[in-house]
Amino acid sequence: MKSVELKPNSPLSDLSELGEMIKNWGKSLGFADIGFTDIDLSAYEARYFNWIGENFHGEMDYMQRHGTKRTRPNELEPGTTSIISVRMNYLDSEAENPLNVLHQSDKAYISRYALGKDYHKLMRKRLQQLAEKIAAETDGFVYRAFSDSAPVLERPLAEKAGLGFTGKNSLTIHPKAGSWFFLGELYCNLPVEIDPPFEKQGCGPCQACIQECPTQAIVDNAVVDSRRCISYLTIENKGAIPEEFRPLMGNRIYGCDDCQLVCPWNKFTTPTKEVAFESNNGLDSVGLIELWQWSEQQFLKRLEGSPIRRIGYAQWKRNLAVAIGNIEASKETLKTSVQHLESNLGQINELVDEHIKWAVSQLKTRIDGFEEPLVEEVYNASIKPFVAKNYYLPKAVKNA
Ligand code: B12
Ligand code: SF4
Ligand code: SF4
Repeated sequence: MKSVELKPNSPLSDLSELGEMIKNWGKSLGFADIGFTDIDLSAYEARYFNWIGENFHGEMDYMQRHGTKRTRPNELEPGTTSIISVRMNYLDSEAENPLNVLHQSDKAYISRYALGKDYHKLMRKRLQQLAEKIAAETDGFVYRAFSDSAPVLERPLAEKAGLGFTGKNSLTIHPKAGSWFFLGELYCNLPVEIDPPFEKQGCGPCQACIQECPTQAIVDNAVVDSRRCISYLTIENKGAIPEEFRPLMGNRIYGCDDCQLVCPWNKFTTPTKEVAFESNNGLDSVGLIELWQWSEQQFLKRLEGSPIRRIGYAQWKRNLAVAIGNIEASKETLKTSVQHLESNLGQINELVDEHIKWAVSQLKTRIDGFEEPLVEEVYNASIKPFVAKNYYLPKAVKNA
């Protein structure tokens, strides 16, 4: 591969000045942090393949199929000598407080990253813009942009580039910024000075995420068994949701944030500045039954540009059916919920029917065992974590 040189007309006197420029350009493009690293992921490779060996990837077969491409950047993009790792904040502080939604069982909890537009495109477009700025100063610059779009080991790369440490919940966390951010990379051939890795692991004795995870999916420090994770069950898993997990999903219909909500470092989150990540479609606090009544056309229309659209209508209905089956409310509300569910039987596919039947049987058991009418608040658990001691949100979030 060609080597990179400064263009004869560049105002920079030396390539070594480019690193600082890239960081400044990156910030002006909306990235909260930018770091440089090399392509040596050997320290992470064994851990990665142990995870695959345990089948923790579930049905995400592509993870196994890609083999060492994920852990050896040069096999994915020959000629790569360095990697620019970036992060972008996504928490919308104007959206409804996530805790209020999580604790109202008739509301739909949608993970906060999915309230706005799909990040994959936005992140890659910004990385492309960053690359164009570098290309304008140099000759021979070769690159490829990624954000959750190829076999890239994004979190270890971020850790190596100094963007944060790996928490016990396996997320990349920065002590000054928490974990509510996306990651992205430019694989390239730039001879930049690499940044020191983030070496200090910041969890200490805390175990809040492990304790709080509703399905006990964090099976070891920084090890998530996807097959138990609600994010996987609601988004990646195409088939039936195993029955043992359905009651534990509560009202989480797309992804899950519990292991971030209890993380003390998330007190320091900086909310997003991206309009595209703002929740402006009412999905931050919407009733389950309202969503259940959406036709396929409404689903496609209302979720245009949203990552949620990727799961398709049937999977959306499957998730909603489970959440409706978990509603805790007055006898009347439970009865109406049964009617809503049953009115959709035979309309979508067998998978959805099976989840509807499960949900109906859950609600009917609850109706039969109903002892006395309770006031509304009693149905909804108080705003505390289910197991861990506290929730942590930045002050900017409503009523945090
Ligand atoms: C597959 C995947 C999932 C799977 C598996 C999750 C997992 N923990 O591996 C599922 C579907 C469950 C999932 C869920 C979520 N995901 Co996801 N996911 C990915 C994806 C595509 C690959 C991750 C991967 O390779 N996993 C395999 C494991 C083995 O690799 P790893 O976690 O990177 O693990 C390494 C480190 O933990 C490391 N390690 C580093 N230091 C240390 C230190 C110690 C002591 C130890 C023990 C280990 C360790 O060792 C491992 C092996 O090398 C990435 C994008 C990408 N291409 O990287 C997004 C990504 C990780 N996901 C992301 C997000 C936002 C989520 C969710 C929050 C979404 C949601 N709200 O529902 C949840 C969070 C769940 C969780 N606690 O992880 C973001 C994370 C951003 C961040 N700040 O960390 C990413 C980076 C996407 C992006 N571009 O922004 N995800
Ligand atoms: S996203 Fe939810 S289910 Fe998955 S590990 Fe975190 S808390 Fe557990
Ligand atoms: S909740 Fe505690 S243990 Fe989990 S990632 Fe945050 S600091 Fe680490």
